[in-house]
Amino acid sequence: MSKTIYILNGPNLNLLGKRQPEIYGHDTLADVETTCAAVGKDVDLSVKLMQSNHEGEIVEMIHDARENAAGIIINPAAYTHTSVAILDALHTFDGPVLEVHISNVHKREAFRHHSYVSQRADGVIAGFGVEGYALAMRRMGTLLG
Ligand code: CA2
Repeated sequence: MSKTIYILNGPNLNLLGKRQPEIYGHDTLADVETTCAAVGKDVDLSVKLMQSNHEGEIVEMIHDARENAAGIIINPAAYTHTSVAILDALHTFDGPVLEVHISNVHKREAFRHHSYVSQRADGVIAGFGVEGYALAMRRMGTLLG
């Protein structure tokens, strides 16, 4: 049976593909899940994509991953820059953690340049649009293969 990767998404990413396409593109989270599942087939990994607008719910998803996922791909959205709770939860997870940002956060406002999550992430992808999620899946294949 293939290992499962949790793809966790933070606040407002439910609007992906529906608002601000000039920054975040036209693909929806459902499209991201389809693409990542296809890459997963190549590298023998299953995916479960989740999104929440609530910090505590994302913490709970990470706790769930402790039992049920081999790796986590996370775009914490705005919580990237604020959440010690999400960082602490990720520190309880033993497998690989990859951080993805659709936009190039380093080209944007200064408050987006710092990430709490990066202190735990095994790799960070930013500015590759939603392709970043698929690239992270490939990397998961290498790390878990
Ligand atoms: O570039 C990224 O992926 C971000 O994590 C996106 C966050 C932002 O706060 C981070 O600094 C960088 C914002 C997510 C908002 O998502 C939307 C998607 C479509 C339309 C409106 C918001």
